[in-house]
Amino acid sequence: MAPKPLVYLLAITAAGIASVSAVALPEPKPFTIPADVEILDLRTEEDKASGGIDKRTNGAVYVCKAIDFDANQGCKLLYTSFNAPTNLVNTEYNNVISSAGADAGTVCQFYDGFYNNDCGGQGSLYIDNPGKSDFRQYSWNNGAGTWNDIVSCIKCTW
Ligand SMILES: [Ca+2]
Repeated sequence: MAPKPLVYLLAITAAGIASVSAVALPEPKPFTIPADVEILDLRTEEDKASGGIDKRTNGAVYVCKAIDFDANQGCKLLYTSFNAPTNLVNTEYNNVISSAGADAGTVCQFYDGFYNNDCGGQGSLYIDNPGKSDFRQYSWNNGAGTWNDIVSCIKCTW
């Protein structure tokens, strides 16, 4: 786990890194979380017991069922616990996410499976801020498909 100062440094330089490493991919479109966004609290029971979400600023990731963060098609703000496998299988967001972005300072890995109480499957998709506005653009399993509509588990750190 990187110490916090490194995380902040990475957040500050994220735009520069993205322009180098994602040459063939579109620039992410920024998203705005609507003021009336619905929250889906998927934190661990332990974290839920320790405090309300109104006191948190980290660990939130905005997920949408459609590309381009189209709130008309359904988007929610997911709250996760630090580095915890956040299982989507029994939620309305299983196998539907097409765009997503995390809080500034939060980085997440999106996975296509949930097995043995952990995220798993064929690799993972990196999501930070401003995130990725079209999962169809990102190759899954060496080109066997894309990351569109297959995410079932999320892990975030900050
Ligand atoms: Ca979708």
